[in-house]
Amino acid sequence: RLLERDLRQALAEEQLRVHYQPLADCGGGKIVGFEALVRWTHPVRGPISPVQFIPLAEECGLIMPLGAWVMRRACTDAATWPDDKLVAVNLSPAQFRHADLAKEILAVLKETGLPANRLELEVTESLLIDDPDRVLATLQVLKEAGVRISLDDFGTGYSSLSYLQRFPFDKIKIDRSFVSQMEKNADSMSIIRAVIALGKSLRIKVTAEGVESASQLNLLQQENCDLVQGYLLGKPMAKEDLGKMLSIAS
Ligand code: G
Ligand code: G
Ligand code: MN
Ligand code: NA
Repeated sequence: RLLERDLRQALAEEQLRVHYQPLADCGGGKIVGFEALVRWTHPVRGPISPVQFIPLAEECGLIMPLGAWVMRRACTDAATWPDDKLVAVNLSPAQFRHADLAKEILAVLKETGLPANRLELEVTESLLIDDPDRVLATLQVLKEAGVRISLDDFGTGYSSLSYLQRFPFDKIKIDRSFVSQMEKNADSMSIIRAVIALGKSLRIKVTAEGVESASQLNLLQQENCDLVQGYLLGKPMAKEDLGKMLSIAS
């Protein structure tokens, strides 16, 4: 069992890293930015997935310091990239329970010098259920400052189309489960096509996640998807390994 003490130590002893996965323009392949993904290498147990330690951090009250650490790291790194590259940072619903979230994020932008329009926040549908008025207020403060908001894992939670009307999303990310099935399952393809059409009519950009093959990319290009992400374009990597990606077609 993962221990709270280990995670506290990880934060204090810099066992955490942030890796970056490219986000690319679907049609032209240009890299438009990177998603920040936290990584933990436990000194004894080795690599531990955020799928395990993010929920632990939420339970034991470490999600705020952990989230703040990731945000500061990601914005510091992104400030060194060409100014047409954005960074996307995942936020857990638990972070929105703290009244100061927007203020803290804006303080990190100020401190690191990253322009607000180069930061994108990835939130999931589960966030929108709990206390939508409060979440909306926080997102609006950030949005007014110029930060972009992206709806992650779209289609897997309790999707409601009214969310798209009510919340100020700039992007929808179609969950990778639909992309992985798109060639085998006609319904997955139909859902992808419908989300792309919905995005076009609402002027919300659509990203397809989990693109692993050239044939998937081809289909998404035929459907005029806006953006793609996945192992085909690049796996999450350490910032030291981004060099080539940062100079491609910038
Ligand atoms: O990168 P990987 O597939 O291991 O990520 C697994 C899950 O962990 C994904 O759902 C991703 O959104 C989430 N995750 C990765 N980094 C962060 C982070 O910094 N904060 C939060 N809240 N979730 C993250
Ligand atoms: O929930 P979220 O979309 O934030 O999750 C991002 C996670 O998806 C990361 O942990 C990343 O490692 C994983 N991922 C990214 N691209 C691919 C892909 O092409 N295939 C698979 N199987 N996982 C991917
Ligand atoms: Mn994400
Ligand atoms: Na996702």
